[in-house]
Amino acid sequence: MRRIVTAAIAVALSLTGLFASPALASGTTWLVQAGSAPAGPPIGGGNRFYPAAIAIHPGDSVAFTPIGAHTITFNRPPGPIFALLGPSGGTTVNAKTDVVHSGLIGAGPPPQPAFTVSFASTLPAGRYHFICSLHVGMNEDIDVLPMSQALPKTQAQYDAIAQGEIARDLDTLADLAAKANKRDEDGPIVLAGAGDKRVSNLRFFPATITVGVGQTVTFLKTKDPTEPHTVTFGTENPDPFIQLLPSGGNTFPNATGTANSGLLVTHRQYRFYQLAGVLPPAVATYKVTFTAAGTYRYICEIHDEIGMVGTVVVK
Ligand SMILES: [Cu+2]
Repeated sequence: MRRIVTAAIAVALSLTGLFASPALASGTTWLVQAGSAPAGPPIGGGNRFYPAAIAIHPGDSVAFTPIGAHTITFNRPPGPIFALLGPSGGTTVNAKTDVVHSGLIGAGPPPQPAFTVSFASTLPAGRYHFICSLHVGMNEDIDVLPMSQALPKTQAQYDAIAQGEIARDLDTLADLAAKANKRDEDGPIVLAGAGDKRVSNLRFFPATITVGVGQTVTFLKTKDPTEPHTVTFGTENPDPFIQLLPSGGNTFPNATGTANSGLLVTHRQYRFYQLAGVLPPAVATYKVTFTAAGTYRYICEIHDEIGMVGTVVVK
């Protein structure tokens, strides 16, 4: 998981040039951006499609350009999210029941190639609902209109809508990070990610916390609804699935050398990822009691390579 999701959000693409004039196949190729990220070092971004809805004709295509790790999925195949990292079902929608699933895209140094979905010229008119399998609520409605009906908007108009939505989301992203840094709680609390339904800061807040020997730090994933995280002290298991299982208990340092929350997700994410019977029930909070003075580095095993790491100083 770690390796795959990794470089993913390591994205600082200028939007300029992203919405170039559409190439013509049999029909028009429409452009949609999957995800958004601020310029500069990767810190997270928007987990939405931009724009979130478009209208096209049968025979047209939609090219989804990924900014960060996402999937482009029509009729999600059943099974846990881990089974969906590869593509399935091809790239053409010939019927409302077809599966089109990109697998994981956008996970690598930018720019990453677009995933283009073709809509058959014989396709019935109607709404075709696409999702990102990684991010709850990341949806794209594609309305296929009959050829007899004029399309309501041009690509330039969609680009303007997209740019507005991206600007708003990136403002929110920065706001939420600022607020997460300014919290003032009674006890030692660390936020594992800070976001809302649309955006996520892939960081711990605060990145460094100081406590006394015997104190307990509470790590909360509850303020970041669209991303999963872990809180992992000590040795990281090399197996990406084992990384998602809790281990080592709730004290550190301890005899096992590890204190790992396992996958932290909301109940909604747990259902969305179809994890029942695969992972223990959904948990979004992890408590660790520190038993000795020292400086303890920890990571989110999913997002550490883009800087989601923290430190607990115990005095
Ligand atoms: Cu996504």
